[in-house]
Amino acid sequence: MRLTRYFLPVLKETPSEAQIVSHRYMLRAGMIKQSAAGIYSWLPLGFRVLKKIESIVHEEQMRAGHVPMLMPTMQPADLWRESGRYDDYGQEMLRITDRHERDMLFGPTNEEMVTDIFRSYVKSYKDLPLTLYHIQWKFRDEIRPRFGVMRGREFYMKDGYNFDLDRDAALHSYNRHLVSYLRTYERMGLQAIPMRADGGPIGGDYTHEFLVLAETGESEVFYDSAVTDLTFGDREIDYDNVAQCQSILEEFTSKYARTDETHDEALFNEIPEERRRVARGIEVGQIFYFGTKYSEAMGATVQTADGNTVPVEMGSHGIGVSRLLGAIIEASHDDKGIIWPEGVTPFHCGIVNLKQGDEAADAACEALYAALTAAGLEPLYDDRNERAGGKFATMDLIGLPWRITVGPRGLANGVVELTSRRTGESEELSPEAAVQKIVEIYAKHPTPRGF
Ligand code: P5A
Repeated sequence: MRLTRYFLPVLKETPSEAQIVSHRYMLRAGMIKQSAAGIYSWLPLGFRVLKKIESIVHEEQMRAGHVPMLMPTMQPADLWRESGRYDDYGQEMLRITDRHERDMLFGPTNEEMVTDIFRSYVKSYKDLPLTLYHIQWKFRDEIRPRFGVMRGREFYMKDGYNFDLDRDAALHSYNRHLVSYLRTYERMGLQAIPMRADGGPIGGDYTHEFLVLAETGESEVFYDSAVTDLTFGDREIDYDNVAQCQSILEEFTSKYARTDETHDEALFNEIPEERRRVARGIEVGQIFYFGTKYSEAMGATVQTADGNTVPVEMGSHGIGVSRLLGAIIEASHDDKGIIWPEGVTPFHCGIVNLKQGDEAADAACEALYAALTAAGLEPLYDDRNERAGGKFATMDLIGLPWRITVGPRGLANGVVELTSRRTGESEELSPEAAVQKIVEIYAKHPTPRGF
């Protein structure tokens, strides 16, 4: 992409309404624009990152054997009357009446709808196990939408629903989700710690939230500092292997880590004092096992091998896709702007032309642009007729992890400058070597292209 042909409405001033750094930088970098409280347009740069995150979530869900689909945002109230949640959900549910006086709602989550789909088609144990998921906009009429995409009213969520024959199989589905989530967040450059939590309006009493530690997080958390030493890495996972998934769950959840809803002071005090931590975190996902709560209420049953009819065992599993942008920025920025992890960066590399209009500099930038594009990468070329300081400030603000700077002086010696946004370190290389290095870096981050 050439910056002169893009739409990147960068703001110089810090917007006064933004209280936390991620919200400030998303507005300043021209990623989002508020259209009403807690409702945003995703401008091109924000949309690109949203789609990268969404693609990683899809890839990891499908790797775990979960089946993608798409359910609508609007739902009929009658489904929710069957489960009893139409009345229970309260004011967070946006209720709408259509022209025929039918009660509708903008879905805050999809347990009822997916249970209805399941009961319409699946009757036998032979069709299990099954996990269906989608990534779709949700609406929750939050009393205090704030911090930009962190607590929106309209927000993007991956929600998945497992259907299993018995409790053990459903617990394996739970474990499989936990493992796939650990992998997903690590690919985005995040450490998200599973913590015992509360079921809230979704239900069930076995649930973990995934928290990214950050001072600006809305949840208070209590944990053993040893949990922060755990990393998932690039281990091979067989998602059908019950013992392997169980042992990873144990590895990541046996140390004390809880949100304030389930915090137990006595247990916490058993941790050696120097490892006790009280901090704040951003909830980027939550998994639930709730057994037959919805299937019993809605008559979603299956025939077992010996001919009995039983309600199907279920759980649901969510990732806050739009919230993740805020969480990643909270975890990765400095005073100049965002620092995108390679896995989710909107463009792989920036190209800064120090002297637009200089024949050699223009030609070298064009050649770099072509070489990076031919290698399957997405460069952002700042081809504006601006002074160097302004170009650097924009690149720093939008946070591309790598920048190639091209100027007549370097070119006279056959070199360009490759700079890491994270460390600020630069090296002089031939243009070919700079391209080669960027290609090698991204070979480790198979990030989806496009948009
Ligand atoms: C699990 C999937 C559920 O709704 N039903 C389907 C279950 N869980 S949840 O914890 O309530 O939401 C899942 C994730 O969505 C994000 N989230 C939000 N993001 C932005 N703004 C909001 N107002 C908001 N509410 C929830 C969180 O990341 C949460 O973990």
